[in-house]
Amino acid sequence: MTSAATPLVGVVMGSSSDWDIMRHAAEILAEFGVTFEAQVVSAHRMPDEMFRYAEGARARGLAAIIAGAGGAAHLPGMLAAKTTVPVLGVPVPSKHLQGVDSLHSIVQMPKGVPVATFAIGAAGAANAALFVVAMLARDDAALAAKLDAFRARQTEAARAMSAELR
Ligand code: RP5
Repeated sequence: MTSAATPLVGVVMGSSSDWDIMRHAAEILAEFGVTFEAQVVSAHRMPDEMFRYAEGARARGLAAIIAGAGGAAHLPGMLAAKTTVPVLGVPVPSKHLQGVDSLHSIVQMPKGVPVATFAIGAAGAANAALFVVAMLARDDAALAAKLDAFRARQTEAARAMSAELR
């Protein structure tokens, strides 16, 4: 899936089974009008494509890569090893260990090759996208205004929750 000819953000994942989580990142990017591409780039099933993806990321104009994986979850770290485009890692819930394995795998990058690691699951995927939006908003006043409006809607929704208790 690609939202434009020149996507600004790559949303990649180890398997199509990760899409139910990773679509939350795609939905946020679409909501903010940030162009993106979404695809499966498995680190262990298609390592050559994974290397090519990372090596070409900067030249293709990607500003960030949001990478989701479950279990051993080496995809975000391996991408980060092959590009200096910022990589944001999303731990996907796994069948037997509920994604704690994925989290530990992604968050424990050795010093020198960072992966910004988010929460396990849908919240992490959405927050990774929101973080990219916040970074891009630094040089984009219209995007910053959209982010402010998003936060304001959340505040209003939270206030409405309290009102419902009365
Ligand atoms: C990882 O293995 C993927 O990121 C996925 O979370 C997990 C299971 O993959 P499938 O067996 O569902 O393809 O590489």
